[in-house]
Amino acid sequence: MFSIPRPSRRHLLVGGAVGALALAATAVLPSTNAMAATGCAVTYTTNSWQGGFTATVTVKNLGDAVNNWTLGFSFPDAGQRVVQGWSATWQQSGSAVTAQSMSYNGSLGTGASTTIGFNGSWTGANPAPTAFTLNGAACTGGTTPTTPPPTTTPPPTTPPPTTPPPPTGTTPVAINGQLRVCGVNLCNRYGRPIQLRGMSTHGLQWFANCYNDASLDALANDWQADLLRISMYVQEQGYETNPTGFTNQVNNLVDKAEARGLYALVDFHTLTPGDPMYNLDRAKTFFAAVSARNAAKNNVIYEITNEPNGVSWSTIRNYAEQVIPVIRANDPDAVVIVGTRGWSSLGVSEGGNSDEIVNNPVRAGNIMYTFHFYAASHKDNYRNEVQRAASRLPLFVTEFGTVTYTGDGAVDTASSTVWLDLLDRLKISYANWTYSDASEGSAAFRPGTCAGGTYAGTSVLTESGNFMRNRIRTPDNFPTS
Ligand code: IDC
Repeated sequence: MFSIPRPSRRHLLVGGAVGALALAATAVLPSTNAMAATGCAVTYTTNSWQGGFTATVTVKNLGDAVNNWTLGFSFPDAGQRVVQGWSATWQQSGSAVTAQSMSYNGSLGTGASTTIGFNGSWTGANPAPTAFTLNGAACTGGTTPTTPPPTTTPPPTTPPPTTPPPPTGTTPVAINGQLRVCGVNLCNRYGRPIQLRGMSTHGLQWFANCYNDASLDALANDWQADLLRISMYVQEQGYETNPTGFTNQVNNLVDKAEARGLYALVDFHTLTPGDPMYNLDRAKTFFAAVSARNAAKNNVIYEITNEPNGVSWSTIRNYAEQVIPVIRANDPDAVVIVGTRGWSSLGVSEGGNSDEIVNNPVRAGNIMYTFHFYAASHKDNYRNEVQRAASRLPLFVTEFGTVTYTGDGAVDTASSTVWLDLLDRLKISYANWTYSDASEGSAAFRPGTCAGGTYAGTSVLTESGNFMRNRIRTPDNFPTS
């Protein structure tokens, strides 16, 4: 059995943001050069659990403005490792760690700060580093004071809390704000793990009439959902036939989700062919447009490829490492979800397992990995792999059905219940296929519902729709401190 360890919060302030400029007056500087003012303050915060942690590092420049920077520090314990970092290029050699700025956060004016982070692992202990440098200069928090600090007031041992203010609304987005991957979880703006529960559209090219103000009101208010997955097929008369039209359709639905406080999961729904590289250029074009247009929103999550199949993990990883930077260039803090081998089965449907990902993760931060299942087809061996992977990888079930993998057939209530109980326990977010009136067992609405215009209540629902509405509309219980 696996359980999600409860993170313990540690917070350490290195240096205080006090004083003005620090002068790196050392003998190694050529005396003929004007000396640049240097200095910095660093806060290093961790969420830690047995064997792993997420570190959030805020760097404040107290010296002259810089155009690029390198942060340096050493881990105190030999077993501490950076596993996956974000918002900087992270490197580790022995216990020495460096984080080099990216193009978008390299410029740091005097007094400006930026936040970067990483997921790490530890073996013996996980103490925080005690000394940091910025472009080689020690981050002591400012100048060496010319007068000693007053000794009557001891320096604070804990920094002021950085907890955001309480939410001002009651929708999922109002409460949770900008999401971030922390450890193996999806965390809200309070740094606490949450689970999002919601529905996936069917193909926008076929069921556009199901996504309108009335149906999304029903999803938000009657279903009490947290999430709308926007499935934009690329082939099968999808995006490739009208890039501008489908991009606009996705953006409109992002807006409708935002207006209702729902998270919007933008699904680049590749399926056949299974090699995501076939659509690499389209993906770059699409995600450049969508991420630029929606960069200021905090409700958008990007799913860069639906179900890779018939390709190696290294090909999928290569695709991800080309598409993610396109998104990050516009929207550096958005969560990105990467499809997995074998129709996003973590490799299981093609005879593999999640080890290939753990051993060769995508080199980008703030990402999660996709798992899909169809409850009548995929049972214990898939569940066992999800349990095993969930303690090592951030997972998001961006699509699942209560029926067979064809999307049709009878609802398997028993298997669906076991699956959703598992996802609830592991706090794995999910979206159900589909919020549509397609003539197939996986559709939530009876055929013809979308032409009628009434979506709330149970009279319009199929067996799958009823089951899912009952699961989704139970209270969310999002932590707010
Ligand atoms: C199915 C639809 C069906 C459509 C078919 C082909 O339910 O109406 O004809 O796609 O486009 C997936 C895919 C998802 C499938 C679904 C059910 O992500 O596109 O939808 N499924 O077969 N993976 C596993 C199952």
